[in-house]
Amino acid sequence: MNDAPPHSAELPAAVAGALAAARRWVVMTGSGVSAESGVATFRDAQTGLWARYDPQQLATPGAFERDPQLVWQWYQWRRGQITRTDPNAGHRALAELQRIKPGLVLVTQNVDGLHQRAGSRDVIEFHGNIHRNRCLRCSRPGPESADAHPPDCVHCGGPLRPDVVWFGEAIPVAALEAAARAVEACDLFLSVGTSSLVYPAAALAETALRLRSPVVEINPNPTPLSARADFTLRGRAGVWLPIIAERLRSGG
Ligand code: BV8
Repeated sequence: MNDAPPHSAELPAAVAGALAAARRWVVMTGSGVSAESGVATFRDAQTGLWARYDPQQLATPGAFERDPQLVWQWYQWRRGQITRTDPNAGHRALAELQRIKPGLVLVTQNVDGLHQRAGSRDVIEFHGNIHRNRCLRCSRPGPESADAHPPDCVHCGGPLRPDVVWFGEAIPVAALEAAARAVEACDLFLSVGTSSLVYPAAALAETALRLRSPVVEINPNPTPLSARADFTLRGRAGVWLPIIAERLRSGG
């Protein structure tokens, strides 16, 4: 149900009621939340040198095996892009909502670390974190590096790779289990800034629907979740999340 009147940013009463009543929220964020910080979403065309590459082709074990230097330099470029950005009003509103709703669990598909920089705690990083490296061979953590090629692991000599989940790779068990437990226990599921196309992340909303928890979606565009969500707020995360935080802060 699309609850946002065409040109107003007034939170519909039914949505405000569901948000206020729920105590154990699960919030799932996607790259749309970071878009307003200037971090390109996966749907956006890439820029400059990377314009001709499809992120879904680069973010794979096969791409790294074929051309480790190319994939490593893509991550170095993205790390630089992210380092020059700041959390936006949407990130800050989610950190405030976690203070207002202590039972709120934040699961993110984003690897940029902007939720943590905005003050969100215990963030479940479903797809890892671009600022960490680990060894391709022994999986031990490795240091950040400014090198233009993957550094060698000090423990086993294998190449370091970004500590993110590539397409075709399993979600880290701890993150998968923590997210599943949170959704099983939630009394509200809020999906923000995700196309709901990437699995198994997108399956979490489906679990909430199956368990009849109210599902709210915030996205300027329709997604496969929109028709099934209980409420859809058409618009940007940086608009709706501060409105929600303000409404709950004032006891609405
Ligand atoms: C796996 C880290 C198996 C890397 C990423 C069914 C079940 C299981 C798997 C699959 C399945 N079907 C297909 C698969 C395979 C695949 C998959 O889902 N493919 C898709 C494309 C169909 N899944 C996998 O490969 C997963 N692994 O299944 O492994 C396995 C199991 C056991 C053992 C071995 C193997 C792993 C998927 C993780 C991939 N890694 N990121 C990196 O970042 O470099 S995913 C990557 O895509 C990002 O994390 C990003 O978040 C995500 C894209 O999704 P979104 O976040 O939604 O971003 P997107 O650009 O798509 O959309 C942005 C949205 O924001 C839009 O809707 C837009 O309207 C909205 N928006 C824009 N501006 C705003 C906004 N919203 C609000 N405010 C705004 N201002």
